[in-house]
Amino acid sequence: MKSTRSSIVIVSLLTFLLGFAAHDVVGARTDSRPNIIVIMSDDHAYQAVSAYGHDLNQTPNIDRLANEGALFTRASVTNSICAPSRAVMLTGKHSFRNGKVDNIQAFDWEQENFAKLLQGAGYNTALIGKIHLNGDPKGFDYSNVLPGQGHYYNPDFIENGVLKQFPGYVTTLTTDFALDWLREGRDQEKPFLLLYHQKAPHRAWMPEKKYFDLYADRSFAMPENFFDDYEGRPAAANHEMGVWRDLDLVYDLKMRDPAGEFQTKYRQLWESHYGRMDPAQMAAWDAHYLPIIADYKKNPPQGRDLAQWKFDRYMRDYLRCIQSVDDGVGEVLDYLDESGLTENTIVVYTSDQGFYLGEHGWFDKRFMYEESFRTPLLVRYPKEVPAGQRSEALVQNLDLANTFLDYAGVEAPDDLQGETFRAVLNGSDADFRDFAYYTYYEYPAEHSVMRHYGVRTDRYKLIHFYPNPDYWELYDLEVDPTEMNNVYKDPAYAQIQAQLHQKLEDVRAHYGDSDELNQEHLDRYMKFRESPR
Ligand code: SGN
Ligand code: CA
Repeated sequence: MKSTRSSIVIVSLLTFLLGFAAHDVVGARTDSRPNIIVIMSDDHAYQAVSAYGHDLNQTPNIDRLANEGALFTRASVTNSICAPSRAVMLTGKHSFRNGKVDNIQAFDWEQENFAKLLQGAGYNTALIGKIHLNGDPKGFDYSNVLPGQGHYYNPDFIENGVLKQFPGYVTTLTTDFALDWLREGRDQEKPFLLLYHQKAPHRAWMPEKKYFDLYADRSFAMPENFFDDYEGRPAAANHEMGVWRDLDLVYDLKMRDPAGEFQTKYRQLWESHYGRMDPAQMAAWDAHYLPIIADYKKNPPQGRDLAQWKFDRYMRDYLRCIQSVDDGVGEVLDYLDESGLTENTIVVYTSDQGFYLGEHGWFDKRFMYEESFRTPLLVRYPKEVPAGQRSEALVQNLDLANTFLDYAGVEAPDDLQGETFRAVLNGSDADFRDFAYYTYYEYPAEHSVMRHYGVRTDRYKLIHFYPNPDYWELYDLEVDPTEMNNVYKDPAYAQIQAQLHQKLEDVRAHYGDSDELNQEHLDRYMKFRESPR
């Protein structure tokens, strides 16, 4: 007993002295494992990141990551909606494995996640901004998160369990909190993991004053399939996310209307967002939006002019919100430069999913079609990733956990379902999984996107919509990149169809997904909807 105790004392003393000596000599931390910053925005379409080659807007700071690191042109999510996407990122498991299949089911923080594993391995960890998962975040030494969806103006944050309202604009506040933690909050002697997660550019796209005038006079070219007739695609036809028909004048397009002249589903909701502003914020807001409302009332656009007008109004506010996100990225990258951390910090920029910017006539996400299935993904790590690297690998948000654990030298638990893409990033092996699997569950619900699952391969995509109507879609992305032509019943694709069915079956067996699980989720969901609330 005595000898055990004295050896503990000796070991502790030695550890202390060694640690002291190391710090004294080097004056900095001795652990050389990379820091990791995951910048995630909400609903940020890759079409609105200039590094992806579209000329909708300019995102110079996000683009820095592409210029100095890697850009993935076909990265996707496994379930295109906020909370499930984040659950997949954290757990490295598909929705049907981590339990968070839709925005409604509770998330179980008791299960393993990669932040817990890194924390256990000596990383200092923080989660700042939007997470949209109920309950106290687990795996973080520090958390400062928005409750639920959060608000754009004067938002509440829950800092280490304590709810408090902060004056200001959510995107700049989130950036400030991230910088505060980086500068003063973190343990300087440990490698760190920071999840820096923006609410923007989520609906209802409320910009900050600085950007009210950005694109004010610009009219945006509509995507070629804006006036899609959804032929051969009943689930698409069933949507409620049309820019023309479903964007709400009062809520989405900020046409505040206390006199009640406009038809709206969201008068109360809009008042609650608008009502959060202080008098100065309101005055600035009104100075910008009141003249637009007055112009509209004088001469309300009709028909296709109304579609273009709504599209322009949507795009302007959406892109303005992104500009603030890009500013924040710049501030964090500057901090890394100034503090000498750039070289040994992995910086990831991604979104919880992609978004429609008028493609198929839509806003929102949820479908397995490219615009919302894909997500922007840029990774900079100067120590290992060559600058300007481009990859078409079918990586998914599912793979982030494995990849981070790999970089940190922490063994990934066997039940993780992703794969590390470190070799793709450093250019040593371009081969990666030859498919991506997708599931979506939230129906009936807002935007009316039916339940479906599917597989994407290098060239094709097979999707099964269910339960009613129950039918299939098949796309040849090489000849039909905008997914307008469902060739499922085309005899020319009979062989491809059979191959893809086999692939899908194999993939579902590989991950442990099944029709029985789908039925369970559906039953639970319908019970929830029917229960008194
Ligand atoms: C809210 C939005 C929807 C959005 C979902 C999911 N409506 O319901 O437009 O699709 O969130 O978004 S709103 O009236 O609240 O703006 S998610 O990205 O958070 O999953
Ligand atoms: Ca989202």
